[in-house]
Amino acid sequence: ALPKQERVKGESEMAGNILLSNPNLKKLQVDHLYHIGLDNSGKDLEKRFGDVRLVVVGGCAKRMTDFVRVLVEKMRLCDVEVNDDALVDLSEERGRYCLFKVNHVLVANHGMGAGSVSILIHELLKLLSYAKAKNVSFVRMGTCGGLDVEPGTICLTDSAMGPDGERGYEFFQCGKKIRYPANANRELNELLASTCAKFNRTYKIGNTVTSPDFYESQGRLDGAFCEYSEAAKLGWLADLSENRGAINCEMEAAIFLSLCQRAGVSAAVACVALLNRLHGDQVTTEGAAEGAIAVKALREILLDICLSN
Ligand code: R2B
Ligand code: URA
Repeated sequence: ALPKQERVKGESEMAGNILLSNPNLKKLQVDHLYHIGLDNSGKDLEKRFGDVRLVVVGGCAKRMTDFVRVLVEKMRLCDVEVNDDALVDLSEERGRYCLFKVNHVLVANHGMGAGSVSILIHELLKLLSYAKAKNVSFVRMGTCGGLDVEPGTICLTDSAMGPDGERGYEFFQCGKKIRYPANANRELNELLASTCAKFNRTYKIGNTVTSPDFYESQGRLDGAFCEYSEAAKLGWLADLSENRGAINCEMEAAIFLSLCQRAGVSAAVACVALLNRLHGDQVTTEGAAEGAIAVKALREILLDICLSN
């Protein structure tokens, strides 16, 4: 089952609520959730989104749109009644992200990197808070580079860190850096792990290195610039893997988990390793094709979770 909310502040009727820590929001007559093209003026958010229990996000819009299509097909095959507008992209007009609501599941794409995922998660947390949704779980499904991990492995994040090996995510607030933890919810990870096992998929739970870009900050030797040696790259990756429990590198887990944790919502990150970074940097055509098969398997796992929770 999906977890109940892990952190509960204040009175019992608050249990399961999304915890926004911003007194300024109460002063806004209308909050324009600009990038997803919604706002809280109509007072119908509770009716439209109050029943959301699971938010599934991933980088690529096409992948998430396909996810929705298959989810709707599977629900109909199971004789589950699906809301009429399930296949309608609610954010299409804005053109930044795709956003779908299929019964209790909200599906969106978050783009690449911290800036993009941060905007989406801020706006989804506000949307679901205005809608009074309770006990919501967030899952990111994505791709990554494995560290001493076979390509195709599903990497489940325990805790995320920066490329400096420091755990958590460092936010900037008025020019000052402030670090918040970035931990996945254990129950959600157990649910993902048991569903991987049910589908005979190799998975590994460990820590994730979230970098601000794909090339230099992931120590790649194949970017437009590389002013470090292969020995420096391998030494750094070995330190992350051997001393900090890192199993993969990607670009969103730390800020995603951290924002969710700050809001008291359960979150997890499941990423397919496209390559083993100890053996190379290029995602080849064959690697990408194999990766796409593994990503489809991850999709089946998440669809199963959507259908059975
Ligand atoms: C994984 O894949 C993308 C880069 O190719 C990025 O969004 C990430 O975290
Ligand atoms: N995504 C990343 O960010 N890094 C990789 O190596 C592969 C996918």
